[in-house]
Amino acid sequence: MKVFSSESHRLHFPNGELFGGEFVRPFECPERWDYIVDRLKQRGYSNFVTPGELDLSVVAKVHSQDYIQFLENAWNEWAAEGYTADALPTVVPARRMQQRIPNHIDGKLGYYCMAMETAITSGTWQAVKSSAACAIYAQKQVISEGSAFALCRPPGHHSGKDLYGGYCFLNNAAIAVQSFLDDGAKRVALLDVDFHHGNGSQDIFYDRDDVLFLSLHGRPEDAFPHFLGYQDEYGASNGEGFNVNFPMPPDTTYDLWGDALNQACKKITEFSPDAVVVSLGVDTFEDDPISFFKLSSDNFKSYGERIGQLKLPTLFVMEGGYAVEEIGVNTVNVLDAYQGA
Ligand code: OKP
Ligand code: ZN
Repeated sequence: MKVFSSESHRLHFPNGELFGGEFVRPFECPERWDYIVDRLKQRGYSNFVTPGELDLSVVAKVHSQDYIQFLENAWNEWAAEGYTADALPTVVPARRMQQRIPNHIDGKLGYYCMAMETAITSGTWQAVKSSAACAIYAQKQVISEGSAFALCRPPGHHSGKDLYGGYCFLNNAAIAVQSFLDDGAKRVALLDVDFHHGNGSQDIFYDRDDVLFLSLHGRPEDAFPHFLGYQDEYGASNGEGFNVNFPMPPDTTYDLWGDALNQACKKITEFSPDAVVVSLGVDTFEDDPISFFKLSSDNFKSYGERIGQLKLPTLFVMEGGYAVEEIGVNTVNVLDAYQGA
């Protein structure tokens, strides 16, 4: 399986993340990528491809034009105010307030954010573009070879049509889904196995029947992003029945999680898609520092095999995973077992 990755991910690394009322070193850090690359090489993955330029016309089909412009210009507008630290929002358009886009960057940051831990730096847009490019180039590879791994950083699944946050800016997996459709696919399944609900992906495809979105995640009552991901979110208008959430409680082990995955896989088979995109977060791991599921490293093999049994063209897109020393083992366990199925 070819791996699509770019060194440009290093251009995004904020000084801090707002966590528990403190600024801490971001959990979503560059060495996550290094650990995955090291493990891939150890396990014999030798085909690494650096993608070319990002085609923004595909991006514009899943994100709004004003949002793309905002991401491109945010750092410069912030710096033009005389601010020198990383860009963070302070005020948001809460209930009963205006949903109009302000001119001032302080207002824009609040308008477009869905979570305030995530800072924008001088290199963020470059890194974000390279991450999305990995997803699109890997998607082309799936068409020719049946599978690929997009080692995206920063991740994408919290990013909605015009929302950033939860470490995400452009929705890499959703962009890849759109790219499959543009290349002639009639139906695509997007399976999100990251610990956190893929609110951005759900947002983007909520009213569509050509994309089946399924997410296994910590229930919103207890887990980030808290404001989406309930079981009774089925999709809207044409998309009704094409959004499937599996929220699960603290301390969920593979008994329950594997059962949910099996149900999700049956739905995918019924849907009969031309391709599957997997939002692959490995923060379901038992030692993840910010999550509460209890999957063991071996469990990642079991579910990789189950995804392989779908026998469908499959693109894996990297999302979260913050137990950095085990992130490589867990990720490659999924890919190896997928290929062995
Ligand atoms: C991104 B991805 C929990 C704070 C959560 C943000 C988490 C973003 C996860 N106390 N902070 O889905 O892995
Ligand atoms: Zn996550």
